[in-house]
Amino acid sequence: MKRREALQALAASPLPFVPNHWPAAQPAPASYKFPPGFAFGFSTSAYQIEGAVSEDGRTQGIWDVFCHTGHHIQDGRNADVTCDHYHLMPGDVALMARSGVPNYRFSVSWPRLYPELSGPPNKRGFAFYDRLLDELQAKNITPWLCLYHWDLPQYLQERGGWTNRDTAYRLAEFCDKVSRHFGGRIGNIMVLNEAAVHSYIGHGLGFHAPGLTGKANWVSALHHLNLGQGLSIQALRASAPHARIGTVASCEPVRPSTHSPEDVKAAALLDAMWNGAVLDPLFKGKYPALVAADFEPYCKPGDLRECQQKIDLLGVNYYNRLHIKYDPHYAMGVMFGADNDKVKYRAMNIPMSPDGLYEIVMRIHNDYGQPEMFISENGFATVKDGKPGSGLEDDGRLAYLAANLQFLQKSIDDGANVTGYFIWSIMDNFEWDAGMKYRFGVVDVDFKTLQRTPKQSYYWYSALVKAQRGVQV
Ligand code: IFM
Repeated sequence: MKRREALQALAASPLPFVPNHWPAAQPAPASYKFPPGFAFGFSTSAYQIEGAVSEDGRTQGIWDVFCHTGHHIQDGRNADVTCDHYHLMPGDVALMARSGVPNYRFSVSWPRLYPELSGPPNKRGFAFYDRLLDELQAKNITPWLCLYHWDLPQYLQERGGWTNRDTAYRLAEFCDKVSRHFGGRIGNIMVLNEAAVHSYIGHGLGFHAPGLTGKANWVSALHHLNLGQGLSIQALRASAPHARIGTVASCEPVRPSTHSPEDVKAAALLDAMWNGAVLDPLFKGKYPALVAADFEPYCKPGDLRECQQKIDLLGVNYYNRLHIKYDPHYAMGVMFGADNDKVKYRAMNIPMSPDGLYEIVMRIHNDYGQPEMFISENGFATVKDGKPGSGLEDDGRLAYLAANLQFLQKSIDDGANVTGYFIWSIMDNFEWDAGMKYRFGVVDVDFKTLQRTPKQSYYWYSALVKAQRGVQV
């Protein structure tokens, strides 16, 4: 049996380790009370899990180039194979199905679907996502599509990428064509993933692809992402009239690293760029006063009318509060700094603050007209889970997820219109500039053998979701 077939068979076989108890400190899965119909799910993105970067007509994207030039990735790895989901997809869907988690948010790869500028669609690329949708449908898992999760085709980067206004129009065209292909099969369509992260880390700090730095690249990229998002939402209203249309933003409360006036000002600035300059154009048709002048060089008359769109739901990605310091070496003098909060959980050396989820959800609820939201990503990174001989125990992740869900429940009890929660991620994958150094999965992936093994958090989440859905566990 070939390796791939063996892995498929493994995915369909009984799960190897099923704990029947949880660390005493955790709430019992059945103790949560989310509203009926609340959507529990898993999230992934194309580039982080698919691999098969040169197969079936896919062209290079900005991350392929970024991984293979210079020393951008902390552990020197790349995503050429990563989880090999392109070939192991049915087994991955089976793992989701066996957890009882009924929703799956994934993204499509632009370089796979449209390998040439102005060229025809790549049939083999579309066929992969058709197969994925078939598989999900067969297992009663609802698909949630994210159209753009950072993997811009390199041919567009060569024309300036997101610093070129034209890319906004190319995104709208892409969204239109892709949604026409999938027709009525997808009920929830999100345009962007995390414009704040893509613009700041990829275009202002240069830690992510395409590796640009400086204020002009950051601000112009963000404006063009906002514009492209507005144009895409309008296109989707025509091409996917039955779908709920939205977008996904990374929303985090921001605190100054110290009480110095410089840090306080830097934190206010970053908050305006990270949260305000993403949500204000969409919901209010303007940029926050603190940074509005910075956008003027790129914002043509009428742009803000295009950016402001009615959406059906907002995806909120929440991980932790941001602590910001003044540092003149970086764009706009802002940089991530140390935290002052006494925190219980740390992942990727970052302090985790589950109560920040409540804070940001209530802020969006109060400041942006009580929109319907779902938590489109929430997760915890470890270096390597599990203790020798004890199965894969990931108590830190489990504790973090449990605490976030408690704060989420409190926000719903206090009136926020949150209708879903998706874990990042179903399985360990390529964590951008960190390579495979940090692992976010509730399923372990051995990147040598590609074997998948559920961790304790998978079973805990599965029990929670089944309890909420009234399924006997
Ligand atoms: O892996 C990323 C994802 O692509 C976007 N949101 C944050 C995750 C964890 O860093």
